[in-house]
Amino acid sequence: MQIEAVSTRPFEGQRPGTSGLRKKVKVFQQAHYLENFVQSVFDSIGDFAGQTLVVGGDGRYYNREAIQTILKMAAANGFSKVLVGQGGILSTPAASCVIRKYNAYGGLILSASHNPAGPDDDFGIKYNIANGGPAPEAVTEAIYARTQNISYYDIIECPDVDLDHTGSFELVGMQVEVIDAVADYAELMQSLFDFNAIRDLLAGDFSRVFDAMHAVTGPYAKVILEDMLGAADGTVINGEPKEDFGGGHPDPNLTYAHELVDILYGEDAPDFGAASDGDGDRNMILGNHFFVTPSDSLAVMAANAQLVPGYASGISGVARSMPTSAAADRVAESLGLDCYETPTGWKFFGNLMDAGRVTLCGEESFGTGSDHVREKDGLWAVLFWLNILAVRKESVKSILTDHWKKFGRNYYSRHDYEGVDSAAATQVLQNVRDQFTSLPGTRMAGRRVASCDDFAYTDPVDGSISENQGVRILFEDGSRIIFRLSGTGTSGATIRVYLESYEPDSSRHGLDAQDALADMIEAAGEVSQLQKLTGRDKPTVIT
Ligand code: VG1
Ligand code: CO
Repeated sequence: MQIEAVSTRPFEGQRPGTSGLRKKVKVFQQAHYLENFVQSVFDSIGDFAGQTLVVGGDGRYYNREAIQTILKMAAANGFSKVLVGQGGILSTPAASCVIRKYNAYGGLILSASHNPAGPDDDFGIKYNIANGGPAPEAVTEAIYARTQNISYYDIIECPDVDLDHTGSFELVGMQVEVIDAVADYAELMQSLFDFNAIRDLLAGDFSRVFDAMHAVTGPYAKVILEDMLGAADGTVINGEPKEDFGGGHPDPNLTYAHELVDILYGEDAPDFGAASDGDGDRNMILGNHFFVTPSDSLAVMAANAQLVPGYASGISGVARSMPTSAAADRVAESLGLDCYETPTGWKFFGNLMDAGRVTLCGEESFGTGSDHVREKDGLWAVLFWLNILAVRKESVKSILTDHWKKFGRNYYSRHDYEGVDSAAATQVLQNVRDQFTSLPGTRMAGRRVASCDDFAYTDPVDGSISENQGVRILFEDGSRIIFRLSGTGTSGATIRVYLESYEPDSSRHGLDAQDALADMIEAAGEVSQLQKLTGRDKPTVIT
């Protein structure tokens, strides 16, 4: 049946360039709101008659209701089959894996990633294409355009379906298959990593803890780490997914994953700790009293990839998002590999992976992954690290110390100012832009400014251009100060300030990053007038 879609006008759909539609649950609960978006997606993705759609989410509040709606709309719109994770669960990387494995036309993933969940918090939905990756900008732009003039949607009338048991049944001419949410993903992990070596490591005196933060990775980590790899019960903490993520903020960083940080920095700290975010695509890696920056994590993976069976025959290249430190560039150079610098957001890696130009990709925001799927992948990164540790039999800290000795250390930090006034945030970036012509040649933070720009990217595969991807101050010694506005927050604006400085001298590798970057941090404040404009004297989150 067709239903008029006008009751939530003006319909505020997904803005182009953002990773999915993220709004408060209350917004999604308005009559026809979710339906408008889903129909806009179906109207914008081409001819899927007779094709398969994958559906699943991170288990947050409203996940189940949304899936019921999507199933009824998929049937009315002509999909022949929907694969849905049991209980409505699929982590983002598992959804990517399932889309690829079963040659689906695409997938709808219900998640607002790390944003808090619950009736008064956030919900989200994103569309992934047939390669398993986030829809590219041309597709999100088409979806957005459609949200602006959609007038009806198609949906069948039928009772809700049972999502809790695996099995297959028909829904008005469309087949619905409820699949084990973990099995396909676990099998893929087993094909990439040396499970025997990791099992031996975990059976020894190597102590470890994985914090699922009451979000989607709990069931995945329990099956893979505890059941398949034999890690003692209790290795996975906060492993029960909850609709409100236990009231927490499943963002795996030093601020929001404080329970894990306290364990790794406490007495009798274990050898290894890791956490993942709400939808399972990001990761934080910790050693005993030691934090691995995501930028360094990517570099260490690239330098040690030959130790991991799935990558033993070599990697084709490396890509990192622009704000991510250049640590991986140095590894790529020493291995004679290409290293690509893309805008923030995983969708920019898809073309490079599809074209076989890169194998490993990473972002400073705790996202790492490879061409095994087309999303960043939290548990994959944890297994990659465990595989390296199993082979090298050294501590996390000694692996990093050794890495810095060989390649130099890229001191790096990101300062986030969350929930600031949007106009003030825009002005902070504009203040820097206004000095683009006067800054080059001057000295800041004891270094000479080489150039300033708004980062723009031309996709080397399809030639598409993405502009205004971050305001950069680039120094002659390779140091950088970058300002960006977040595209994932749902209240006010978030300013991210990224700071990087390269230190070749190994006698200076043991500093605290905030100390090593102190003069850069001060210069960033001065040049942008950030503190004055936002009324904030310190960041919300320091990574
Ligand atoms: C943030 C990160 C970015 C990441 C994005 C989606 O975006 O900075 O690197 O790709 O989240 O991650 P922004 O625009 O807020 O800086 V997730 O875990 O939400 O898929
Ligand atoms: Co995420």
